[in-house]
Amino acid sequence: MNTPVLFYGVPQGCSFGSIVALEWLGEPYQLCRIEMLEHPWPALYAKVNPRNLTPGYLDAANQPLSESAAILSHIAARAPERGLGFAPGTRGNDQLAQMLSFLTTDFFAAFAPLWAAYEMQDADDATRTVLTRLGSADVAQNFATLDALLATRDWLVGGQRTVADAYLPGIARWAAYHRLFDAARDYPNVARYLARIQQDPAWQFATAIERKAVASSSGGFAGHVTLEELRPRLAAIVAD
Ligand SMILES: N[C@@H](CCC(=O)N[C@@H](CS)C(=O)NCC(=O)O)C(=O)O
Repeated sequence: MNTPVLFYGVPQGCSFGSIVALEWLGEPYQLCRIEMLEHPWPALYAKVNPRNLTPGYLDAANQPLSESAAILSHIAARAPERGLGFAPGTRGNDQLAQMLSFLTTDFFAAFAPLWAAYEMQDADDATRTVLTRLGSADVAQNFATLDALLATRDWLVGGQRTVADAYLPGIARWAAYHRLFDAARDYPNVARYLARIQQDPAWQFATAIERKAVASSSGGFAGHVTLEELRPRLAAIVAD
């Protein structure tokens, strides 16, 4: 068996949540850093995810996995006793699947027009204005949904901290990046929830990792590994 590896992307990747989840899990894992702005990405990464997106994951049996929802579900299932997920067939498990789907599709995608406007520096003002308006309205609607939900609960699903709570902050921070609104004023329940998670050692660890600052793990972090160092493991992957 191998040490599982999470491939996380910087800057500000959605893989942030998978780092937090791995810290909460407390089992050994390694990290491999992908500089997302450095194109083209190393060809070796295609063995993990041929679509060249992060996060990617290599499990203990050396099988690759992509898509945040799948990786987070896998992490929760690695140690059910940690309570980051729910037993298959239970209401909690259905609700967690529903929440992860919402967060990784609707919520994630709401930011797409904003990122498009950001990347299309040579586009005309009208185009960028339309994209910005579309994205801002969609993000606001999703924040309103989450704010209503968090008015009556501390965690997103089932009264306990799950991998959905690990994922949300890594996406929600994009609203501040795009300076969309004053979250404390407009979405106080989301703001309170995020402020609480930001005190969590796992959130602080993931933030430090992204910034290349001194990072203190309260989980099973077993160090960074490079794609080159992983070459033998990547070469041994059998497509299924
Ligand atoms: N549906 C995928 C989306 C993955 C995704 O789009 N990742 C972004 C970072 S958040 C990425 O790798 N972008 C590549 C790039 O910017 O070149 C998931 O949930 O994991």
